[in-house]
Formats: sequence, C-alpha cells, structure tokens
Amino acid sequence: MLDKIGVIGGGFIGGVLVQEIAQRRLAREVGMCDPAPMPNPADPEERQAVVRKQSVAIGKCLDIAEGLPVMARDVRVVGSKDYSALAGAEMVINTAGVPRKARPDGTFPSREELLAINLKVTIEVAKGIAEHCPEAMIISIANPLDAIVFTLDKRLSPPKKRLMGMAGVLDSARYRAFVAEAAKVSVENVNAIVLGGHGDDMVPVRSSCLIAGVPVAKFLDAATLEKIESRTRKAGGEVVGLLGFGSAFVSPAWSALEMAEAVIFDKRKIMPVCAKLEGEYGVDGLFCGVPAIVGRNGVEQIVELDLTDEEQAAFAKSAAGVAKTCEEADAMLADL
Ligand code: TXD
Repeated sequence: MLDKIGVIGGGFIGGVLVQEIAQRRLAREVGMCDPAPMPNPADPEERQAVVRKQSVAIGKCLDIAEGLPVMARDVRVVGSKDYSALAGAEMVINTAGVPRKARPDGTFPSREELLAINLKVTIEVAKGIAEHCPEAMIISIANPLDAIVFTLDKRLSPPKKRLMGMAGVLDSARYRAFVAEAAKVSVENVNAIVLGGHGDDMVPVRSSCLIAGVPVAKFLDAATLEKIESRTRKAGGEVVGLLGFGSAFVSPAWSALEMAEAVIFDKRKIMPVCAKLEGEYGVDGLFCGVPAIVGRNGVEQIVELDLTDEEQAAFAKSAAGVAKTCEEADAMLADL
C-alpha cells in the first residue's frame, strides 16, 4: 500500500481508477485532479461563475468517499480543479486529454489538431507533476499514448524506470480474451503479449501465445488466429463504434492497475509496457511497447523475446510509426 496515488483526469477512466484504488486499498490516500468543467467565455458571466464553482474531480471524489463506509474502506479521497490533489503522490496515473468529438459545426478536429490539443494538455500535466510530485512513478494512459509518454519524458526527464505507458497490457488482454473465447478455455489459461505502438500496427506475438503452456496453434488454426489478431488491433475502435462516444474505460483502468500493483507489491511481473528503449529490439531512444519486468522501481528490466523474422519486421514497422508520431510531436512542442 502506498501513502498516496494521484489520478490526473477525472473522466471515464479516472473515475474507475479512483474507485478501484480505494476498493483495492492500494493507497492510504488517492487524489484526483481535473480542470473540468471549464467556463465557456461566450457564456454570460453569471453562468461562468456557476461553472467555476463546479468540479468533476471534487464531485466524483465526494461520491466515492461517501460510499466508502459501505465498502468498509478507510481511504482518503480528495479532488481538485488544479493539480494540488497530486501533492505528495508516490505514483501518478495520467488520463488527461481531450477526446475526438464533433465541433459545434459538426466537423471533427484532424488527427494533427487533436495531437496539438493533447500535447498542450500534457505540458500542463507535466508542470503539475513537477510542482506537486516530482519523484512520482508515472503511468500514462492518455492518447495518443506513445506521443504523450514521449512528451512527459521530454518535459520531466525522469529516470527511465519511472515512466511507463499503458497500452500493451490492455492490447494483450484483448488478444487473450479473443483467444480464450475461440478456444473455449479459461482466460486464465491464455498467455499472450502484444508489442509495439498503440495503433493499428501493434504486434500480437503469436509465437509466444500459449494456452496452458501449449502453443496456441495446437488449439486454433491460422485463419482463426489471423482474424483474432486483426480484431485485437482494432479492438479499441470496435468499442468506440459501439459506444458512439468516448472509448473503452474499464479495461484500460484495470490494465493500468495491473501495472500499478506490480510496482506497489514489487511483483517483478513481466508485462508489456511502453518503455524507453536504448538498443533493445534494435531501437534506441524511443518509448515503445515491449515486455518488461515491472517491480518497485518501475521498469526493472526489458525482456527481449526471440521473435520470428515476421514478428521482428512487424515490430520494426510499428516502432517506425511511433518514431514518426514522436517526431511530429517534437516539432509541435517547439511551438507550444
Ligand atoms: O490503451 C490506452 N492507452 C487507451 C487510452 C485506452 C482507452 C482510452 N485511451 C485514452 O485515455 C483516451 O483516448 C483519453 O485520451 C484517455 C482518457 O480516457 P477517458 O475515457 O477517461 O477520457 P475522458 O472521459 O475524456 O477524460 C479525460 C479527462 C477529462 O475529464 C478532461 O477534463 C481531463 O481529462 N483533462 C485534464 N485533466 C487534467 N489536466 C488537464 N490539463 C486536462 N485537460 C483535460
């Protein structure tokens, strides 16, 4: 159990994180920060005054705090519109971002516009971490995942063990869920890993996928596995399409807490994390999804799998995509 965990962003994922942290007693205190709702300058002053007094973070934290007696949990839950709720946190989980949604005129921001908006958010997040919990372990969830982890690294320059992005645990869980469903076995029997960037070119590693220690190919034919791996790559979009707004939020929160618990309980658990590579997998100076031993110090050690030539080529392609996004982000950051 930690003394304090900070959750940055009080949206769908942030709410589940605070609730789960309290329920699992992962910290004596959990703080959530979120500037929403933000007053609309076009509104009349009296309306803006009302909105200034509102707070998603404070409201969600109050709701959860008021339920803790029912759950018999003695955890302090605090919210703030600024970053003060992060004060003293030993770990922060970043979910801050602005989703892709239609403008009033019905048009959508371009991918680049959304990237610029979320880089600005991440700059603010980095300032909040630097001011209130500069030594904290950082697990970042917000999208675009790879670019935001890159930005946090650029702005904070933490020891590389202390900064991880969460995507691979979720992508691997999706792979495992689909394999278990197709093979009609327990999800507990399926061991699988997805590497690379958090995008359509992510790499489900079939050669490492085992069901109760047996290669998955003994249970499912190649055509079925192709379909499963393709669905895994697009699983985020599948949920977004069904919801019609926002994105998956329970499974990402649970996945981030899988990483958090590996740190908190010093599990030294091997899992895919977006971590800084310095020559591993033939990549240098880039954050990318790879298997790592995760323990009390964060990314304790990166684990190099024996990938097939096809998997290695797919990883290199995915890493190249991450590098391109980070180059774009770097160019934008120069102007922010
Ligand atoms: O696997 C993964 N990594 C992805 C990540 C899986 C699913 C969701 N993915 C991304 O996580 C998603 O695209 C978003 O970028 C984040 C958080 O998802 P969530 O569903 O929680 O988004 P919300 O509900 O929009 O919440 C984001 C909150 C929102 O309440 C904003 O007001 C807040 O972020 N926000 C900020 N908080 C703190 N500081 C600043 N500057 C800020 N700006 C916005």
